[in-house]
Amino acid sequence: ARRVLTFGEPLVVFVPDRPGKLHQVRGFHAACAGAELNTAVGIARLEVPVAYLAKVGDDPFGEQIRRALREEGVEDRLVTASHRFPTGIYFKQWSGLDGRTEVFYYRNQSAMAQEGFPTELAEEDLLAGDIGWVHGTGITWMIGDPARAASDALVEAAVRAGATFSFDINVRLKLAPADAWRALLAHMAPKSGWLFIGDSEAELLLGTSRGADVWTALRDMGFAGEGVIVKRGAEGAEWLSEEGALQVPAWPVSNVVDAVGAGDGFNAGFIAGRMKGWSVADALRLAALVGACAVTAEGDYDGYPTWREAMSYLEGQGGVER
Ligand code: KDG
Repeated sequence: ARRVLTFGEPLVVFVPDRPGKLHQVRGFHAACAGAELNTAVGIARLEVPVAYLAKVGDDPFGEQIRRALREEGVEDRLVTASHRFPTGIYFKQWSGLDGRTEVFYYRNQSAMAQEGFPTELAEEDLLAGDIGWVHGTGITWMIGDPARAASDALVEAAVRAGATFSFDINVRLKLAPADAWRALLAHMAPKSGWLFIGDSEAELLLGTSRGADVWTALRDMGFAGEGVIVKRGAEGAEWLSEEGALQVPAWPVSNVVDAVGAGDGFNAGFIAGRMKGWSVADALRLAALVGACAVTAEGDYDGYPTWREAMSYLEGQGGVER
């Protein structure tokens, strides 16, 4: 079967057991995270075969990540371990009047930031026609030069092999300043088949989040793929293409717990829908559903639905063709 491949840095996240400044928090629990790992988990839960390419440390957190991947049914054959550098970690903090989520990274010295990741096995799978879709995010280009070089090589191999390549810019200003993200968007636009961008990211990098203007700006950067998806959080999403724009409403959520991981889940729903042969519009409805489920739970991917759960929601909504 044709599989999906996602690649990026896995992290163990320490989630406080109560809101407040981290220096006052005493208890945490550890969970697995990383944008592209989240997306792989979301795709696996929707019962589409998916492999994940990454580097971890030869340490207990690397082991935790492998176990989580296996438990979720994500193929971990392409995850290698460094014997010199550790698995990256980060902490979440909920503070301020609105309980805003802030993250603190401890990843500069991580295995993947320092050493990148080997692409040979993934390139073999691509050449064998085994992988139909490759997904990455801007984070992997911003954690260090070795990871950037490996990411560029992998994308080139994916495009050469005729796989669909989707890219989410996934801006993290704690990793690099806006200028660097703008340059990365210009670097990736011509290579991307599908491009995901958040409305506030579009504002920051392109000076606009208006659909038609985003489309023009990305075309000017050389985008020639199938479409651009602008993610607007609680306002839904918009699909931009040569033919114009299509709006997709957000799924209503009554109980927002933690929005981190919603965008990764959205991408998972979209990719899984397309891999199942669904229309772009139907895949976007699945994407919006996974994104909405994500915000109802605390972990990055805890809220992502299984295929059965997703289908029961979608059928309740008037149905999707199967
Ligand atoms: O999208 C969720 C990610 O932000 C989180 O899991 C950590 O990958 C991460 C990052 O680099 O911010």
